[in-house]
Amino acid sequence: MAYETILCEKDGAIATVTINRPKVLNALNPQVIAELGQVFAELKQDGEVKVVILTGAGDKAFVAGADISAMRDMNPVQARNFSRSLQEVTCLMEDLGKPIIASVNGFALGGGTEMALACDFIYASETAKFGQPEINLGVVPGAGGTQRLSRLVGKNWAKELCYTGDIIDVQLAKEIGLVNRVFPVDDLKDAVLKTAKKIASKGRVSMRACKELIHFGFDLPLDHALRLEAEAFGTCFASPDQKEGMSAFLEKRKADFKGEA
Ligand code: CO8
Repeated sequence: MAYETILCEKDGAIATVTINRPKVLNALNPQVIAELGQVFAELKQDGEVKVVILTGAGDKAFVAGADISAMRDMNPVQARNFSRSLQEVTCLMEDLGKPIIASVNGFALGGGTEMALACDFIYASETAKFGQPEINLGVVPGAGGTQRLSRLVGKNWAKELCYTGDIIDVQLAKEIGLVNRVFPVDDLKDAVLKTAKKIASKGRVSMRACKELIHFGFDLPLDHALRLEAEAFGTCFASPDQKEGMSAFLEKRKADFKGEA
């Protein structure tokens, strides 16, 4: 499908989604959000794609937030619906059944930090910057900034970021656990691709189960989540990938996973 505000490039099992409005630092307007919803719905069904990379066009920003010119004159109902529209995209990303790596190559502010938080983990360049500056606009984060951020980095850091609106550099973002790894600007793309390829070489069945167990199990009581883990462990044995993975180990060869999930 043709998109106007995003790009979706597929290279074998890896799809790269690029938010493509560099003149406004890839700000999220209703069209971007609608197109992101469509592309993730397509990628969810795409049997070829095993890993998704999400990034922003240009060398300045991942996403500098929701589009302020699109929001300024909204009424409360429109604003609530706008917030829900991006929340629904982020929930779809978490329910994709395949990992999404955020490749953050500059500003990730407001809705940008929130999009990155809905990915499975964040790799960032040394120039990346994060923040929830909504407080400076007289609003609150609206796409998970008060919720996913506090679940990931703890309530105290989430409160400091949401209350001050400060933009933090990548070193602090890594220190508080928001970012997994930091790379020189010119190395980020290759580093993300290398990890994406490694993940794509694993089995779909166990990858999907891992994502769902960690994501959906996280907020459950431990004994419930452990039972889900044991069920998923058992279900893996119904997949050809389990026989292939274990046989490959015993036969001292590389596994070739073909199971469908
Ligand atoms: N919305 C609209 N336009 C933007 C945005 C934005 N979020 N960010 C940057 N732009 C535009 C600028 O207006 C400018 O346009 P023009 O060239 O026409 O003047 C262009 O991008 C380049 O930006 P700057 O000239 O400002 O570049 P600087 O290097 O001077 O500054 C900053 C870069 C610091 C990133 C600065 O642009 C900035 O502060 N941007 C706004 C950041 C912000 O407040 N983000 C939060 C927005 S609110 C939000 O995300 C709520 C999320 C709720 C989600 C639910 C709804 C979907």
